Amino acid sequence: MKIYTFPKSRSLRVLWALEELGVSYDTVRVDLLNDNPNVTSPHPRGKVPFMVDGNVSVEETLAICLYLCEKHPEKGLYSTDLKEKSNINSWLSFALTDLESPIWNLLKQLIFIPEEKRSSELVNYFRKESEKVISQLKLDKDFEWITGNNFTLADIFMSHILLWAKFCSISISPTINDYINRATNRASYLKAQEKNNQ
Ligand SMILES: N[C@@H](CCC(=O)N[C@@H](CS)C(=O)NCC(=O)O)C(=O)O
Repeated sequence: MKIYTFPKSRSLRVLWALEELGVSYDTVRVDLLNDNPNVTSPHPRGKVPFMVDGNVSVEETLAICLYLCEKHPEKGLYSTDLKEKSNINSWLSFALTDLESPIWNLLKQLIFIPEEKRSSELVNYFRKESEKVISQLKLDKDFEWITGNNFTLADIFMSHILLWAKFCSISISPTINDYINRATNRASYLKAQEKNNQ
């Protein structure tokens, strides 16, 4: 299995899922920010992550992760129980819409646009929207992970997006900070990060 990657990008989420599942894989680092790239992604719009598994090719981070989880249901990263699965799906949907949208827009402003060209209005707007959604986020104190005491795919997406928020210096509660630290201290995260940054 081959995963097209780029350091500090969403491909980390796919590698993290693979590490959690204990599946072996190869990575191909794409020249994403290069005008004359030597290595490109087969993704229809040249993006990462992209997965090739035999005769199956998948684009979109969530679709790749779901493919991997459903290929290895015994690992329990994505429940097969309808009720549990709907809870995981709710968190995945929240993560990729309400939560990721303002944070990703803020991150793009802060990372890709030089300070002198940045719109302070846009930065302030996305920062406020990010702070609002994070302040509304209630984690259950009795749960180790987002849906209970089992680490699931929802934790990969939630904690990685919250980590982006931290990079943007958005204020987060000690509970959320502890949650991010718990997730990113996992051996699977550390291994995935190392491979994603190669
Ligand atoms: N919706 C896609 C977004 C993928 C995406 O935008 N990836 C970024 C890296 S995190 C990328 O490849 N950017 C390069 C580009 O847009 O040309 C997904 O979730 O996989």
